[in-house]
Amino acid sequence: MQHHSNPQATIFALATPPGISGVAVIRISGPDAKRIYQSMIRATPEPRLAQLVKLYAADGHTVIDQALSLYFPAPNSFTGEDVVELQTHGGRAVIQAVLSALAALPGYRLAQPGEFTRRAFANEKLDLTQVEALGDLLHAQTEAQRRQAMAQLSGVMGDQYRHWADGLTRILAHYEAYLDFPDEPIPADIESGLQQRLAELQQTIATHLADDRRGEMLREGLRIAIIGPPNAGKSSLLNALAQREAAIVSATAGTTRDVISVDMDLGGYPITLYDTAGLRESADAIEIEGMRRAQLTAQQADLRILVFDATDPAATTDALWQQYRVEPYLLVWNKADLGERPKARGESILLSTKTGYNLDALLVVLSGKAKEMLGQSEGAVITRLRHREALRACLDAITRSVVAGLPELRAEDLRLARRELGRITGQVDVEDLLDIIFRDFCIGK
Ligand SMILES: Nc1nc2c(ncn2[C@@H]2O[C@H](COP(=O)(O)OP(=O)(O)OP(=O)(O)O)[C@@H](O)[C@H]2O)c(=O)[nH]1
Ligand SMILES: [Mg+2]
Repeated sequence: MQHHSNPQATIFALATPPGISGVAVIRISGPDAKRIYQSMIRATPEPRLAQLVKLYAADGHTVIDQALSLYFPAPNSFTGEDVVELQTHGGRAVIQAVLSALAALPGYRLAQPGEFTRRAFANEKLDLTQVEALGDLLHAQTEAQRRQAMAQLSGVMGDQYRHWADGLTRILAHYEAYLDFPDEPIPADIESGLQQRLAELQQTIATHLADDRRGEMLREGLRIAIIGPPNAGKSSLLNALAQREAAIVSATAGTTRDVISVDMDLGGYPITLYDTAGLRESADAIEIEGMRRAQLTAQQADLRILVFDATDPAATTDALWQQYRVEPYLLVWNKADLGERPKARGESILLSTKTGYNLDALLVVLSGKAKEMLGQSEGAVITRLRHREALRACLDAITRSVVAGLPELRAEDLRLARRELGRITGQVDVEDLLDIIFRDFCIGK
């Protein structure tokens, strides 16, 4: 596979973050990677063994640093090319000197963002779902995100879709065989067998798609909007959950205007909490804009926490209640320290952000919800819209094929269905996608 960069160049980059650290890793990949053992290192490379070496500057006698070198001969390396990894001391001057010395070597140039991974993909070390998983793993903030990324990196997803594509290929082969002999119709028993297999695959893919977006939500974080009337204690609740004063709290109704968000790790699940403006009748233009944002946030959220003041008998005015009781939601009565709770409307939690009473109970319920909404089943999980769209297109093509009259049309739709699966794993038609996918990578990956 040809890319905009010259695949013949030997590329190098710092793989660890720049700055002061105990160790810095510098990665080199390409046909001339091994050559640094003659110039910079002056030792015989030992495949897959750590060697303690001196790194020499271009003048041939100045020692830049003492380092560990690792040599991975092609094709058994991350990129599939010859790879050398240097573990140098992690100081700015050391790193700079080593990078300068590498840049001076013939055929060497600094890697572009994501270029190591791109070469790994080009050399079929990783399929596209694994490339994406690698990006997800590096960005994983919580335990559940890490697990999901690791599962995808192991290749389960690619295996699943290749398996389905193989099934389509076998069915297609039957139709194609008969296409060559137009005078012979497909025997009815064979035809019904093929249709049966297609119906099964259709069902399997439909079930796979009906996942309530768990994988995508886990990757992006569960969005939880805190909404309710002014002064109910929404900002106080956000602060209590975040354990810091992220939002302004005051006795003045209508304090919060902008949407304030806080990222949290809830038992391994990533969530983003949004504090919003209290909802009420108002003539104030700024407050109205705040409420518009609050409503938008509430609509877009994956889960809503409705907060009401437990001492306010008119707390759940019907209009407010009807409008915001959008599933899924949790009902919270705040200010338990002040007195009675109004008649509960469905399941609810009575708490006090002031004393902390029952905050732990809310956290338990919230983590339960997060687990219920994001928790994974075994096997392949859809983690981004790109996968979902291709799967939908695949399913549509199979459905068209099932109702198509002519065998030629059936075959064509099956080819299209298979192609969509191939797009997910990167087997076909992905040149246009690569730039988008690798754009999120940084140099050294
Ligand atoms: N007694 C008591 N007071 C509380 C409790 N929670 C919040 N308050 C008080 O209620 C008032 C309003 O709190 P906020 O958190 O600003 O309420 P809000 O819902 O964000 O209000 P707006 O931003 O105006 O919509 C403040 O004076 C808080 O100190 C509580 O559990 N008990
Ligand atoms: Mg507020």
